[in-house]
Amino acid sequence: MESQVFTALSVETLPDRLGGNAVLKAKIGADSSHWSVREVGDGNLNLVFIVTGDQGAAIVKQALPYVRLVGESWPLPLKRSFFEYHALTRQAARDPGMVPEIYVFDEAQALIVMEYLTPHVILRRALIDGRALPRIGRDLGLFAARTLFRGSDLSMATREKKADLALFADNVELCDITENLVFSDPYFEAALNRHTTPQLDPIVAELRADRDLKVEAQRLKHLFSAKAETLCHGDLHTGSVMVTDDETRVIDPEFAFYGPISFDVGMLIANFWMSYFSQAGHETAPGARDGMRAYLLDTIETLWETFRAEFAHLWHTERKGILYQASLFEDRGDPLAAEQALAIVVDEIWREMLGFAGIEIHRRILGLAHNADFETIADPDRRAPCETRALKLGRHLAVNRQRIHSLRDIRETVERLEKEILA
Ligand code: SR1
Ligand code: MG
Repeated sequence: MESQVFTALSVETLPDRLGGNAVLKAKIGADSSHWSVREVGDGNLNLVFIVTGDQGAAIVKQALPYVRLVGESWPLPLKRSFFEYHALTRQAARDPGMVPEIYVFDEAQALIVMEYLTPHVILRRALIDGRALPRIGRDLGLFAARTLFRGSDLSMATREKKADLALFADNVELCDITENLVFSDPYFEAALNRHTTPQLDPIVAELRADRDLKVEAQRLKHLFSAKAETLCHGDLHTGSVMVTDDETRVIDPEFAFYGPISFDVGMLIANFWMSYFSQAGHETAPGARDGMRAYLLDTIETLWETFRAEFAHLWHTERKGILYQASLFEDRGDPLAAEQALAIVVDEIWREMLGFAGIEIHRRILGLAHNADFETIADPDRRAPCETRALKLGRHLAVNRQRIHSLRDIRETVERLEKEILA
C-alpha cells in the first residue's frame, strides 16, 4: 500500500491502491488495469471484495473504523484485522487446510488479502436452501478439537501461551460486543434489540422476567470473560463456514480471544439447532424438509462425537502442556488417572457448551444481530413459531444444562418442540 493513513477501499480505487503489490500481482495477474472488482461483503462489520485478474482471483477484506451494520455512530477499531490475521495463522498451523491461505496482511490499512474460495458457499446459505453437506459434522468437529486443544495449556508451552494470551487480550472491543450483544442485551429492552413483534411479545416478556435464565446467562458471561483457556475463533457460526460437498473452510476469526474451550463448540452447534427450527419456514409443503431436519440433528451428533473423540486422541498423544501432566499420571503407571481427568474435562466442556448454545439462540432472535435462517422467512406469522420453538430450546439448554446428559435427550426435546401446536 502506498499510504500509511487508513483509507477505505472502493471498487473503483482498489486496482490502483493494490496494483503495486507483488504478491497479489503474482496470484491474480500483473496488469491491474485488467482487474475486475466486486464488493460482496454481507456481514455486519467489514468490506469484502473479490478481485479477479488475468490469472486468478483473491479476496480482499478490509475492516472499517465502525460497525457496518449500524454505521459511523458505532466506532470499532481497525485492529480487529490484526487479530483476525494472527488467529488465521494459528488456526492454519493447528488444523492445516481448514482456513483460507493468506497472501498479504497490511496492518495500517486493516486489510487481509486471501484465497478466494470457489465454488464454496456460506454454510448458512446452503442449509437455508436445504442442502445436506456430507462432511461438515466431521470437519468442524475436528477443527474445533484441534484448534481448541492445541491453543490451550493442555498443549502449548506455557511461555508461548501466556504471550499469546497477552497479545489477544487487546481485542477488547470485539469481546465487548459479545459480552453485551450475546450475554446481556437479549435479556432487557436494550436500544438496538429487535424481535418479531407482536407475535413474540409474550415469550420475550416471559424470558426477560425469567430469573433462572438471567442468572445462567450471567454465569456464562462470567465464564466467557474469566476462563482464558484457549484461543477461540470467537464467532464460529454457520455464516463463518464456507463449504462444497468435498471441502469445509472456516473464515472470519476477528473476534478471536482467549476463552473457554466450550464457547466455539456451543456457538456452532446452536446454529445447527436454529437451522433445524427454521426449516418449517422454508419448506414448500409440510414435511418436505423432514430429511433435512434429520440430517441437521445427525450432523450435530457427528460434530460433537468427532470433537470428543479427537479431543481424547489429542489428550492421549499431544498432552505436553502444564496441565494434567503425564509425569503425574501415565509415567507413574497410573493411566486411569489420565482417563478420569479427561472424563471430567470433557464433561465440563459439555455442560458449558450447552449453556453457550442456549444463549446464542436467544441473542439471534432477541438481540441486534439476527441470522438469515429466520430472517429469510418473510411472513412473520410463519417465522414466529420457528423462533418460539428455538427460544424454548435455548431456555432449556441454558437453565437445565447441568441435568442434560446426552444429545439423544436433546433430540427428543427438539423433535417434541417441533410438533408442539403453538397458541
Ligand atoms: C455488531 S456485530 C454483531 C455480530 O456480528 C458478528 O458476526 C458477531 O456475531 C457479532 O455479535
Ligand atoms: Mg464475521
